[in-house]
Amino acid sequence: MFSRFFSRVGLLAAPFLALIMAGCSKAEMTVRQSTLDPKGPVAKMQYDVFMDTVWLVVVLFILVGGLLVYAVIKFRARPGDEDAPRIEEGHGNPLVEIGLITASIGALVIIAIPTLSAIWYTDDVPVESVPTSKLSAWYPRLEGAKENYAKVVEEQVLEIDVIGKQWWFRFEYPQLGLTNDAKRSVPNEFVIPKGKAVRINLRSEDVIHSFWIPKLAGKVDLMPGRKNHMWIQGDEVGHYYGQCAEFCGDSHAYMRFRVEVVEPAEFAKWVQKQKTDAGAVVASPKAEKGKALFAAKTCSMCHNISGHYGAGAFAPDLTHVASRKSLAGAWLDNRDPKAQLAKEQQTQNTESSVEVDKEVLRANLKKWIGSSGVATGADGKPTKDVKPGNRMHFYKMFNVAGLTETQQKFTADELDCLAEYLLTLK
Ligand code: HEC
Ligand SMILES: [Cu+2]
Repeated sequence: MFSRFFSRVGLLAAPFLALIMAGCSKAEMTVRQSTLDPKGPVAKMQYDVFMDTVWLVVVLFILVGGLLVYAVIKFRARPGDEDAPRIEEGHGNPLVEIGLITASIGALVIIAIPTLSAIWYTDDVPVESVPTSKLSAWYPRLEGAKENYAKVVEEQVLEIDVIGKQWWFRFEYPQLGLTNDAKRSVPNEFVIPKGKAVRINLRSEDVIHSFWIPKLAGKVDLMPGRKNHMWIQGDEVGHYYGQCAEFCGDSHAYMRFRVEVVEPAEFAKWVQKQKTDAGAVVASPKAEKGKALFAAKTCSMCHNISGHYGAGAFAPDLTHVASRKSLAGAWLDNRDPKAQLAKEQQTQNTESSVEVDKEVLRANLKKWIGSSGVATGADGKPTKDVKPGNRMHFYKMFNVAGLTETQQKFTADELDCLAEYLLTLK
């Protein structure tokens, strides 16, 4: 009777367990935004705390569950039990109570030790990651690091300011002169050198957002009127995926970003490139027309394109828009999806990435611009918003005098020209 009961439970449980375990397969653990596949010390530390907790809980589960199963089997009803003498029920056994309380406190302490040390570790760049003694391209040598930690961190550790906006991220490198004020900010995709600790300063220009790169570090909020910080380090070169993790309005789910971890020499090159202006638009009448449209259609009021248009400071900087692998808060992917998938399968690594596909980017640009600021598209039909409520679509809400009148419609040719122009901005 008993074994039949268990075999039935087993029969029911087996497919269910298989389903759960399917979630633990290696393939599942290496998805783009997996916290179970840490690729840097901060994420690794957080992963370790998680696993410590899991193992402790597994031990508790087996202990408590085992005792329960033992009691159920050992003291089960047997025929003839009705006549057996009743056992006196026990009340308040101080030894058992104190024992259990002590054991619970013990379990909490065991969890608290790695948790607290992880909180301290992840809070700011640890001393051992400050490259005081190592000469490197952009960290100047400085003596007496440990005595003057805060100063050293400030001077030697690469700092990146992250600004949350509805619904995209702006990145600035104040030490390197890549700031919005200098018309050199970097939207949606930022780059860090491999193996270097990077301090991240977080703030918001509107509502609360949260910064999360599952493979590099857990979430920290961006709060209006407050500075938060954290640090990250990427130990493997690659293209990492991040996302806003605090509900922040209509397009919260479309508020993503990317991090490119590159070799230090590549990083220096990238920084140099960010400092260059957009070049002259040569030998393409279409792109020339697009460039003129960029002003005529008021794009330049919000967007900066260094070397071409310098008034806009509110929207993503477009000086190098064609070099980025994603668009519009990293919601649209500018790579060929098939080639990308093939690459990920071939390398068994979601951080490997193909280059930008010009035609995919062109299509994305047209889709994005065509759906923003217009009620109807080039074909006269209502356009579907790429990102609901986005601040480009609703720019009349930013009640700059007269903007209400400037809601744009685009002809197919105008969209072509705008896209052609933006494609030149590498
Ligand atoms: C009122 C300000 C405003 C105007 C005017 C405006 N934009 Fe935008 N634009 C934005 C904002 C804000 C975003 C970011 C939206 C998001 O991702 O949620 C954006 C995003 C973009 C992006 C994606 C940038 C990236 O790196 O992901 C492109 C391309 C773009 N706009 C092109 C244009 C063009 C072309 C025009 C003119 C037809 C234009 N914009 C007019 C505010 C504006
Ligand atoms: Cu957000």
